Amino acid sequence: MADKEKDQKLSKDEQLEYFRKDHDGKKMTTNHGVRVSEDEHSLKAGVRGPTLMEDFHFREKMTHFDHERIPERVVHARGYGVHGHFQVYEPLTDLTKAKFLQDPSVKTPVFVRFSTVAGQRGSSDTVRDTRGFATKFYTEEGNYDLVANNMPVFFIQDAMKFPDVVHAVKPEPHNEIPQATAAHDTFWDFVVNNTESAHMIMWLLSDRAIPRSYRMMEGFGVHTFRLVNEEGKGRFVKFHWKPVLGVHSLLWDEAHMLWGRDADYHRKDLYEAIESGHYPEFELGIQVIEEEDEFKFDFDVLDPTKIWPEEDVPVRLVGKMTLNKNPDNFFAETEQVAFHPGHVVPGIDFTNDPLLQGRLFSYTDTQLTRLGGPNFQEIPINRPVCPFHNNQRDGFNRMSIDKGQVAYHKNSLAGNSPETASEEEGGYVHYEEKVEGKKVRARSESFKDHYSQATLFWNSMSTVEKKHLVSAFHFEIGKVKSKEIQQAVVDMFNNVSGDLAKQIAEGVAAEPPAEPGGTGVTKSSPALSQMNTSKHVKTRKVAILAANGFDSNELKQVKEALEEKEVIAQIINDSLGMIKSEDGEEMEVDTTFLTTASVIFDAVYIAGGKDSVDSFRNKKDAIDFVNEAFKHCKTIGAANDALEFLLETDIKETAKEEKGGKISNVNGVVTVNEAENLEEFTEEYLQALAEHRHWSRQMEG
Ligand code: HDE
Repeated sequence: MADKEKDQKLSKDEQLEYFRKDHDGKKMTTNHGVRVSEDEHSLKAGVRGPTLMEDFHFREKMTHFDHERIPERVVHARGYGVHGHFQVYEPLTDLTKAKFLQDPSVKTPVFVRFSTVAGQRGSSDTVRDTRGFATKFYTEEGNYDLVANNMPVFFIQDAMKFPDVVHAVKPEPHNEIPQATAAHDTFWDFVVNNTESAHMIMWLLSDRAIPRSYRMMEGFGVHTFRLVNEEGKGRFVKFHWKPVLGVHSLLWDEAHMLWGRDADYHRKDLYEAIESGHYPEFELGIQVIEEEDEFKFDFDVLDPTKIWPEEDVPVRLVGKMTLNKNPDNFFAETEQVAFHPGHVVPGIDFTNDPLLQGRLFSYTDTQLTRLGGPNFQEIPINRPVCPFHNNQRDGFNRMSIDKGQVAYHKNSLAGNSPETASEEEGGYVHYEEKVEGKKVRARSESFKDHYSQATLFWNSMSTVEKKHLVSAFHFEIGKVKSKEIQQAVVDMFNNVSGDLAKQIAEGVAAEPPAEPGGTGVTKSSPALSQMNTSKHVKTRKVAILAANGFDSNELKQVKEALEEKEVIAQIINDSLGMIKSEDGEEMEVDTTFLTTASVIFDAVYIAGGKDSVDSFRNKKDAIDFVNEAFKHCKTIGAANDALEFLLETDIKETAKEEKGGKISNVNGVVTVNEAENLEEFTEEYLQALAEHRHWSRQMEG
């Protein structure tokens, strides 16, 4: 309906209402609603004259721009959020009365923000760091936030020390160097002076800290929470997210190169997966310890530097989260979302974990500055989907227009509205835990074992994971300037394992420990090793090197076989445009050597066809591309003519020339010669791709 027509048909009240709502009009207006006639020139006294103060449109536009930035999060500044939903598999009535965990047919909307911790908003995605994994469930009983990380433990045991650990890891205050890394003196000085960090350091220096994708990492609630059922029975629980695609990581060298090649690697990966309909999925897992068993373990269940080994306390998978919508606006949603571990619903409660208790204060407090006052819950992304009423009023950026005379409780003028709800009516009643004690600044003796689970972690790593961990120590400690701190790291980690400490010392020219240390823990936990994760090819990225003269029959077979398994295959050449096969068929180039890099992909396939292969044989870009992928243990495939190209690369020794169509797979280099049909070859190639990386190559070196 034309605006004018509409105006005439509406009553005055309706008109007002209509104008208030009509924000999607095509005509540009100022923020006070006046239509703008010109938006490219400021108002001047003469075309070469001064700008006039009365130009309200210019002033408004510029003022708004001047204030477009808000403070970034003090930690977890760089992140990416997406929408989805969560469904429980079966009613969890035995454990909790939380309504969103009862009915498998209910899809609870969620918003999830993944993040790095230390780097600033503009830092790179693939830094070595813990990843945040915060989920807001918009339930019918109010918002529930599971504000998790991709590591199950934390650096410290008491929230009092959070500012210290964050100050230590952030860029050093005198020169604001280095960005987004723990590899510097102040962080390691903190570590050696705060040995409760030992277990978390093992995670931070493991491959967990450089995930391949947000879609391929676990999430952990870290703290022990409490689930409470309808009968009022409470149980200790830990929350887990298990990625359906398995847990996979980058190599350190690859992660490092990606900082420069594509700083948005993880957010792009998530965005593209959702846009292409490959929705990331995570299963929610719960570990349960009965209250009566609180003291039956060799760790304190309230200690956030301890895991509950999954072999001892199994993870029950209770539901699935599917992420299926990118935000419409990064700022409005991802930047303005405000999570809080204290946002719980009836049936989910707290414990006395001293780290959790401190978090309950910090999260609202930080939003007061970041989001400009106490009304941030009214920002659309933060609003509950259920009705909400109380007597809180006013403050910066109040959005709602509260009606009526009464803003207090109890009242009779408004019929005592809004009134509180009884427990039966869904009112939140805190778990009645008995607490008694003296006021002390102290830590329980049961928190004093800093090393046993660090040893458990070390014992649980495969040979290659241990190798990665040791070289991560060499990198981090190698960047530390203080010799004393380097030595202190070796000495501290001798408490975890003599073998580990000796290897750290070797890489940084420190003294090996005089006496081999360790904790005597010999147990391991298979669930901690990424080698035991599930393996899939779905959404893996394959680079296909192809040029004019490619063999279209072969390439089509391979591309179709990959795409059938939801692998993303992209053709790479020198320049964009079409390439022509031997028999004149055309295919479009997706990306060029200049605009992409081997580190963006999980695997490479070199297309056959004599001319295509010949054009790559002397091309440094193509040779480097394959050599780099080989170095990063990626699957490499070549059939028939393309074997000639492999002979120009570091793979020449591996690229066996099997005759008679026999498939060869040597450490993930999959080749075949004299094969007309590539069906078996692609099967082998896909199996190799599912392996993620071929670590045996590293073990040989
Ligand atoms: Fe946070 N943390 N944290 N944290 N945290 C913040 O809140 C804090 C901790 C986590 O995507 C801040 O809104 C304290 C553990 C995530 O928006 C801040 C302590 C775990 C996110 C804050 C911790 C987390 C944050 C900064 C120790 C894993 C990003 C901006 C007592 C279970 C959420 C903000 C998002 C963000 C405080 C420790 C996870 C300052 C005081 C343990 C995923 O309030």
